[in-house]
Amino acid sequence: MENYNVFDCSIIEFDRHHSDRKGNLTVVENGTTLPFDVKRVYYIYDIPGGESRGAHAHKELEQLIVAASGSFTVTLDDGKCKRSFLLNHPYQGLYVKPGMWRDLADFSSGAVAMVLASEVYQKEDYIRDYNEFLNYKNNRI
Ligand code: T46
Repeated sequence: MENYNVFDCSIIEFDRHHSDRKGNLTVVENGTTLPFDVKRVYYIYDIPGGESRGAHAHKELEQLIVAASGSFTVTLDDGKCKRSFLLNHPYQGLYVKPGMWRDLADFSSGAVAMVLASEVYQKEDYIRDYNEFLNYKNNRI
């Protein structure tokens, strides 16, 4: 697995199928609109004001994080550089490469974070200690 940095992560903008009268529809499809195939979808919601989520990294997992409703900020950290992304449109998603420490914060009231993941849930793929994360990144150079 390559040692990615925060500049390998970016916002992907999806098409909007727009109808003046009936609203919008956005499609995310394996093999066309995403750089990975989706094996799992989960969503985070009912986040109390001032709370944050994340505070961990993944060794192999690729993800797309979408503000399905409301807004929040995702800060990615590759051990050397940090980048923050405001997610506030359901037709955009943040593509997160493996090996990124992530923090999700500043959730608006009613925000829903929908996450599309390249793998099923695997506890062993998580690094939840920041010093361990830094060692992991430094040993990959
Ligand atoms: C990530 C951010 C954006 C499961 O049982 N299955 C799952 O697929 C997931 C994602 C979680 N869980 C359990 C594990 C914990 O007992 O749900 C509980 C909360 O998980 P966690 O503390 O990891 O939640 P977040 O919001 O801090 O992190 C999650 C994802 O775990 C993580 O991959 O990138 O959302």
